[in-house]
Amino acid sequence: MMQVQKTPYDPVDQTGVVIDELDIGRVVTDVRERGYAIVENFLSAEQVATIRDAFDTEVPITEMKAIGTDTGRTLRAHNLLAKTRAADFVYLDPRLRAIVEGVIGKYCQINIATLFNTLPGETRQSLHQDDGLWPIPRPHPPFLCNVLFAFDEFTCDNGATHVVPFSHTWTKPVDQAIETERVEMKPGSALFWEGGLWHGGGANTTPETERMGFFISHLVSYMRPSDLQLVSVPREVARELPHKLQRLLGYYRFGNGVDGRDPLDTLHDGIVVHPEAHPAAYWRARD
Ligand SMILES: O=C(O)CCC(=O)C(=O)O
Ligand SMILES: [Fe+2]
Repeated sequence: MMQVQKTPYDPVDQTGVVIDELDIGRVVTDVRERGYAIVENFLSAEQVATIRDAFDTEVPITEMKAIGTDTGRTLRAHNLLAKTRAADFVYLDPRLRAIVEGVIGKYCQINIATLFNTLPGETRQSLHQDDGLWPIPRPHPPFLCNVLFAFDEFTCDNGATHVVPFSHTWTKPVDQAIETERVEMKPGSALFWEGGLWHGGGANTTPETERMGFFISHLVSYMRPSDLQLVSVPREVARELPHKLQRLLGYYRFGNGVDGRDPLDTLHDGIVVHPEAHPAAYWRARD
């Protein structure tokens, strides 16, 4: 699929791009055309175990119900970037970065980073669009790109995600009874989807099998994220992070920046530590 890049904010053409044997172009095409793509074995068993262990020991669970259910049988921990460094390599993974950039463009930020555990007894979540939070008329260009990593095996019995293929371009709400595909995944596999895709977690009808997943959502840089990373991650934590992760938290220049300065410079007490910066506008396109 050839795309003509018109502005720095347009999706990056990843046709033919292969990273660590993953055909990024194919994944991006699936997400853009079908609304989602599954990448098997994105994380190794060891990586899943490491992150999971950190989550078990470092990350306090926030009591937040899953949207669209009222059972309280899904545990969630939001604001992961403030709570653990164990998953930093995932946000920065070149394959993940390339896929997200192919879907919503190079200039984006982390919208949400959540750990969730769907417990036995959780009911089916309503079908919804994650980009429905922003009241933008449809159809609209993709502005949200999400990924969900399976930490447990996702099966139809423990609530594997329901998706409605191709629905990301539809302009009318779907019938909740519409036929869906189920996304069954082994631990370490990843489901990428475009924010407009109708989807929802399934019911966990097992007696004791949990379904834990790690969710990362990305939003274009010119819109306000749902979980405001700039406020959520303390500055003393943000200051120590890799440059790219700082950008992904929202420390990039947009419009007037901070009194005309790159926000990242203010994080570093006014010292310009990186010659390149996140672009705010076409005439200042920088990384
Ligand atoms: O539980 C899942 O598989 C998906 C959850 C989801 O879509 C959401 O909470 O927005
Ligand atoms: Fe969702």
